[in-house]
Amino acid sequence: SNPNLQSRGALVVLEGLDRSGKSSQCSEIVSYLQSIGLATELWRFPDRDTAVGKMISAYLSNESNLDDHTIHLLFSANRWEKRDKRSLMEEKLKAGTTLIVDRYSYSGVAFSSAKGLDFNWCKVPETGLLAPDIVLYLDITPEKAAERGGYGGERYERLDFQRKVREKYQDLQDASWKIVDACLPMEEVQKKLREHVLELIKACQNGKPFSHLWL
Ligand code: Z5A
Ligand code: MG
Repeated sequence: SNPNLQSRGALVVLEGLDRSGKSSQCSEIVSYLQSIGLATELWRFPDRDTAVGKMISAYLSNESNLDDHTIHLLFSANRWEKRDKRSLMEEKLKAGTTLIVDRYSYSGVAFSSAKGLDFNWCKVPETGLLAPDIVLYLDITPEKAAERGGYGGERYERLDFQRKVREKYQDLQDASWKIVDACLPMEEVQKKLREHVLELIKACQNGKPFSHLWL
């Protein structure tokens, strides 16, 4: 093996419509990887604990109103603040920790452009963030997702809107995406996700280089 290649953790992102199963599958992957002795952390966006995250949270629960551009930039800022020196996304990965991330820039672009903002304008503030090594897209129709219940509370949980979001997600797909049928029984989704992630972790241990959005 090439001694210039540095072993590192993998940056794994789960994306998908509301109720596609991201949060359930993220915690499952994290416990699984930890159980086989791999250093792993669960991250999520929005991170509602930061100052910016609190503004986002108020907006999502309809406690505040913000211009569409403004909230878009806040979601983006919430990712940038997690890559600074203290929060160390890249440092964690270099130290060998795998990060399982519940939503990322793709949610940012898909949701804001589904509202009608220009697709390319939405991508710009994400430019330069670390690109995930893999995007595991949990594919489900808005109708099927709505059957899972729990729709209602937050701002974006409407069928017509979720249809638009799904189209925007399709426009964002690239070679790093793996599409997984989110309507399979949970254990089967789990199995597919584990296979993808284990293969990727091996590649990252062998020094897969970092890349950045949107190259
Ligand atoms: N947003 C944005 O606009 N811009 C951004 O940059 C970012 C986000 C990052 C809040 O996100 C909102 O922010 C979101 C996008 C926007 N818009 N909305 N609405 P959030 O991540 O906080 O949303 P959430 O409410 O926590 O998660 P979710 O997406 O709605 O759900 P999920 O995590 O994908 O699914 P789940 O909670 O794991 O599962 C849902 C239910 O389905 C649950 O009862 C499970 O038991 C069930 N389930 C899961 N898998 C299966 C299978 N395979 N079969 C049957 N049932 C299943
Ligand atoms: Mg969730």
